[in-house]
Amino acid sequence: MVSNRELFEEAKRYLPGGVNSPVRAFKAVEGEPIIVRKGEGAYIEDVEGNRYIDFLMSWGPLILGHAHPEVVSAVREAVENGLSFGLTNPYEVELGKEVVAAVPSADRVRFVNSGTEAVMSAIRLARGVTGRKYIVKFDGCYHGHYDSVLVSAGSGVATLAIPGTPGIPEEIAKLTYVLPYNDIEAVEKLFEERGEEIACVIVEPVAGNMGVVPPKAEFLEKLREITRKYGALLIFDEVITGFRLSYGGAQKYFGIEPDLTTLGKVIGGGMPVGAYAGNESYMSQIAPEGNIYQAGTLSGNPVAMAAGLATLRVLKETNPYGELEKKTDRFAGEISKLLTQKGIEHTVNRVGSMLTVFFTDGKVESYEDAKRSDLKLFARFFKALLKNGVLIPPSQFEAWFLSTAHSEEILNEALERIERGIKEL
Ligand code: KE4
Repeated sequence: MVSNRELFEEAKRYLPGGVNSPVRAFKAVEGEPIIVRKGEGAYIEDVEGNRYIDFLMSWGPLILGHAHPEVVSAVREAVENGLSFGLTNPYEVELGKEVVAAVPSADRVRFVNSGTEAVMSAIRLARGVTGRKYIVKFDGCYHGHYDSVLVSAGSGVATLAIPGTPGIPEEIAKLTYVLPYNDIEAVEKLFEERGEEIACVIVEPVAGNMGVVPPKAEFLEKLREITRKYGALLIFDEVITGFRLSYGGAQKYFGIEPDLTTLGKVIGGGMPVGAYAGNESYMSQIAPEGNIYQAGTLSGNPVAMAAGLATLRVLKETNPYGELEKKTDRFAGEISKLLTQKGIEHTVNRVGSMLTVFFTDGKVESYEDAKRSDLKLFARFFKALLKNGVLIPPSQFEAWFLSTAHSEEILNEALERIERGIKEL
């Protein structure tokens, strides 16, 4: 039998860092990555046969758990008829109809192949319809690896961004303003000074990429007011929250309608899917109907659409959101009790079925707060849990996800394993 380590060494020969996405290399937790052979419900199994109760859940798509029978059979049925046609197929029409019916602000939707592509396209659309070039994002929010949003908070008052990585010209980075999340005064101030030149504000309505940080009361509402007042578009990046917080996403959960919405993860059921949606006046400007161009060979891929459709159908039929919220709230509370018993300072933020345990004593309402967490302690916590058969995201700044496959008895088993892990800290 091959070991995780052997396979990872081989992976590094062919793939930069041995991965196809950096966070999978476990660098943030100074750990040895596991190589996963299969997933089943709330469990995953690595190539050595070790089984873990999974709270990473592929970073969010698997709200029904791994390999849900209805999703697998829908994919099997679709794939029997071919994998891609390069022309419209019935599945994408059906999923389009489902998304438009569910997402309050969506009159129409365009499918793409990742959250990044959805964000890239939504920002191009916002710039196209407004004729403006500046955009606003929030520090600690992640919107994929598109140049205009892969930027870091600049220094100085104007908070003009700087490239978040080599390879992004500062001419592009400086078209992005980065403001502190949950700081509505900073938004008001920037719009008073530069509102007329801002095409859009993109925000995670519940931040998941600094760890879970909920919006402060009225933050989203005020964002809606300010953007409308200055003619800027409000983009809710619901790649995580879409169909996760409710069947209509965060915009339904909070009752606030953005101009554009980006989606991903859950709507693909684990297959590569992204989407952007909005009202008629915006979406009608997308080629070939309008002149704002965006395209993709595998966009609307029948097999991916079938996986997303099956996922949404099960969610719509079973409406698991209330139960998921209750289970996650109890689970988060029990973890907090275990850490308190051990005298470990922590804060647990939870919204719906997504949570983060921060190893810091204060509240976590911004990226600044989140960055005060004890990353060394998080790394030890991560490794102690992994050793005891529980997988959480290998980074302090990510969200744990529960699914309908995480039954009460599996959660109790997970809590026993977490307790053993905490005792070893
Ligand atoms: P993708 O291009 O990775 O499908 O989506 C980018 C994206 C956009 N918007 C939000 C709110 C997101 O969370 C993401 C991607 N999420 C990360 C982890 N939270 C993906 C994990 C990874 O990069 O491997």
